[in-house]
This record gives sequence, structure tokens and C-alpha cells, in this order.
Amino acid sequence: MDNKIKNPLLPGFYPDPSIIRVDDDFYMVTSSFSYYPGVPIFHSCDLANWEQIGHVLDRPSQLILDGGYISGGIYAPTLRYHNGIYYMITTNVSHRGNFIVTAENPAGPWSEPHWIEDAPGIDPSLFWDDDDKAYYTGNGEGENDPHIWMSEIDLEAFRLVGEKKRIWNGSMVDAWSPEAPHLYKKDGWYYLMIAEGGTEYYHAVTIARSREITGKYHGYEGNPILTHRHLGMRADIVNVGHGDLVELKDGSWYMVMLASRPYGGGHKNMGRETFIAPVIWENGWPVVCPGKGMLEWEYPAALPQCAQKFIPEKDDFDSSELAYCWNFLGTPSHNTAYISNSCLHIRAASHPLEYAAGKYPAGSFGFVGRRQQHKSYTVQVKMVFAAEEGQSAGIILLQNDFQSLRMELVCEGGKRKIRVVKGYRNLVPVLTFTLHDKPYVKEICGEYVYENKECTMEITADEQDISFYIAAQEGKIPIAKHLDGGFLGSETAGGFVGTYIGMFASGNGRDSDNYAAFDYFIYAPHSEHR
Ligand code: 6LW
Repeated sequence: MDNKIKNPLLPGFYPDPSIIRVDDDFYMVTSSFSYYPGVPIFHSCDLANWEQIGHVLDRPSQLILDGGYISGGIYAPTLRYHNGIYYMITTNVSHRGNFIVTAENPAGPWSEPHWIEDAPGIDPSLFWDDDDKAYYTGNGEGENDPHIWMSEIDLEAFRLVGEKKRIWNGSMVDAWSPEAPHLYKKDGWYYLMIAEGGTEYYHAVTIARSREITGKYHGYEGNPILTHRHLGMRADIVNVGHGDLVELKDGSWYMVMLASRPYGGGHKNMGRETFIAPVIWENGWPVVCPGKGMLEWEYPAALPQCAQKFIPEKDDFDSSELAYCWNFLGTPSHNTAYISNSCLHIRAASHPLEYAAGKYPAGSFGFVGRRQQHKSYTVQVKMVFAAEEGQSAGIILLQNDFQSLRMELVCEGGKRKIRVVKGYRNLVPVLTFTLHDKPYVKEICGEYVYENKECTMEITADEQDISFYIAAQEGKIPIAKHLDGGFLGSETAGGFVGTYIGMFASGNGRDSDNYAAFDYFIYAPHSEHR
């Protein structure tokens, strides 16, 4: 039976994974930034096959994203379980900082946020000692004073107790961005595992240990325990870091972590994804990827195979609820989108998707999208949109607030047309308008006069070679062919997100009650993940 554990474990933009085992079940969460609902949660019983069981933050009261930007919102969640309760602790960098939600069932419902006052920094984590006392670890604020701190925490009152203690600065004298601290206890030692080097090419996982929970923590002389920084920027897998450990029932260990797959010129269009590696312990320290020293594409099965529900390539929008793979951008409002008659209706809300920058008042984007999970794929949608003057709707490859590629049915000067638009922040000043002090370029890559309201749109991506077509009576018509998708990589875009493939409708600056109706959406990968 082929039940290998394959990397990436969660392909596409799923960074900062955190994992737990509860008896025979594994659960995992990842960051979600300004996408809504937030913090996707997955279940597995064999470590190889994962199924999304919901989102931890699925109500507007749990996830306020107003005023943020795409790489704001929810950072690095930690998932833990103690005495029958599931805890998810994370940071909303756009609203009030660090908070905890709890649940009796990991599929939800999860509680309202319990905000942790006076807890600076990001990447909070929780740990319970044998005496049931709970501890909070987090990273210190500020570029100039990077460190990891800890405090006892009262999880009845959800507040920090006693003094905050600095426990480690990282493994190197000039350690950069010590973050993602997680505590574990094994054989009488407290292990503090962190990420270092920043979340790009120099990313690494390092570890320290202490006999007392509050320290002193001594760094492992063999640090880092995992990195790909020495493989160069064009390696198959880069950015490896930000890990969390899990112990199986049989006493074997694994680490999940984030990493990226650059392609087509070293571009990381899929952002940071979730990977896994086996771990053994030698002389009281973990050895990750024993005998190899780097992540591999697959590992032998850890456990007997469990049934997995495969996500179909085609979504006909037959269910009244959106499938878990779909996200909004920013917190939606009640009328952002709805499903009826097996169609997803998206309101042409005020905000142009041309640039999604700066402010995310609830409901400002008419956008529903899913992650790009493969290097090469075909996407097809069938859409009906009675575009009124200035309005547009269609499909978009959205990297961030400034970088996107879309095909839209637009009404301009009383004429309907289909066009492909490339929007990007240009570092070289060109004749353009200025947004947030940075020049922003909008390039029309192809245009086609189109009187119809109904349109079948297709994107094919052969790695970075991207083409847009519509299906018309005359056959398949190319609107723009062989565009270079490399600018959708997170290394040029900056920030923390990966590319989304979405359906959108926009009033382009003017709010409206007009909806675009999407009959179906097909996402068909051309090959396996790697
Ligand atoms: C996250 C930090 C990081 O909070 O990137 O890779 C930040 N590590 O730990 C955003 O994902």
C-alpha cells in the first residue's frame, strides 16, 4: 500500500505550522494573515493524509482585519491540548495583538478571543508542566533587542502571572529574528525550540535546553538542527524553518515546518508551505532528517493509511456553504457573497482589486479565492455578470496588495470587453500613478470586445508561463498569452503570503449591489505537488 508521507505535507501558502497528537488523532493549524476565515485546521490519523476540518477563526467577532494589509492579520498560531480542552494561541497584528481561543472539539466551535494583555511580540506558544502550571513563550519586540521570553499564564483568567523572563537570544551572537518558540519536556529536560535567521533563505531551527523550566537554557552545540540556508536560493526547497515537534504513540518523533519551492527563475509564487521530516534523538538532542540533513520529497509511512476525502477539482457550488478551501480577503460583510441556484454570487464591492492596499473595512473586497498549490495548473470558471459602467468581474492571481494578474469582464465607456490586467508595484519609476509612495503600474495585456454577459474564462500556468483564454462560440480565444508569472513570487512581492487564485467582482471605487455569478470553478493541477 502506498502510504508514503509526501512533501509538501500541505502544498500552497500554509506557513508556520503547529501540530498536536491527541491519542490517535493529529491536528495541525497554520497562519492565515488577512484571509478569512482564519487559521485553517486539519486532521490526520496517519500523518500522511490531511483533511481540513474547519477554520479556528470563522466569525467576524474573532477576526477583525480592518485597517490591515495583506501580510497583517493572523501570524503563527500554536495549537495545544490540555485536560480535554484545545487551545489555539496567536497574534492578530492588525488588531489588539496576542489572544487565545479554546474549544472542546477541534472542528469547533471555538470561543471568542481571550486577549492577553501586556504580552509583547509575536509567535506566542503554550506549555503545561507536570504540575499543570501553564507557561507562555513569545518573541521579544524590536529589531534591536531580539530575544525569547516566557511567563507563567493563568488560563482561567487568561492573563500573565509574575515576571516575564528572557530565556534565550538564539544560538548565534548575531542571531537574527529569534521567533516561533515552542517548549517540550523530555527525559527531565525542558527543550526550547525556536526559528532563527528570518523567514527567508537564512531560516533555521535551533534548540536549547534546561533542567528548570525558567532556565537557564543552554544552546545545543550542534545548532542549527535544520536549515537549507547552505543550499543556495535556487535549491528545490528553501526557507526551511519555524518548526513544531510531535511524538507518536510508539515514541518516534516528527517535525513539521515551513519551507518554499522556488521555480521558474527562483520565484516563490506559492509562498511558504508546510513540510514534515522525521526526527530521532541522540545524546539528548534531536537529529532532524537523520542521515540526510535536508528535507526529502517523501518518507516511509509512519502509520497505517487512513481514509482521505479528496477535494474535487471542480466546485459546482452545489452546497449552501463554501467549501473550506475558499477564503475571503479581509473580513467579509453579510452581503459580500452567497450561494444560490448552484452559483456563487460575489458583490461588486467598492474596493478595486487593482491594488488591495492599506485598509480592509469589512466587506470592501468582492473576492473569494483559494491557494495556488501547484507550479502548473489550469483554472476555469463560468461567470455571468451584467457589468455596469466602471464595474468588472473575473478571475485573479493575487499575490499581495500590489501584485496581481487578472482577466475581467469590464464595462467602460458603455462597452463591455474582456481584458487581462497586470498590476504591480514597480521599483523603477515609470509614467504611472503613485500609491503609498511607491509607483504602481497597471498594464493592459490584452483586450477583446465582448457583448455577452456570460463568459467561460480559463488560465493555464505552465510554471511561470501564464496564458488567459475565454471560450466563445468561435472556440477558445486567447486574450493574453505567455505572460511571465515570476512577479507573483513572494521574494519580489515581500511579505508573508503566497498566491491565491480567486474569483472577484469590483465596483472599482464605487459600491454597488450588482453581483457576478460563478457557476463553477475548476482547479486542475498538471502534475503532483513537487
Ligand atoms: C511569523 C514568524 C515567521 O510570525 O514569519 O517564519 C512570521 N516565521 O515566526 C509570519 O509568518
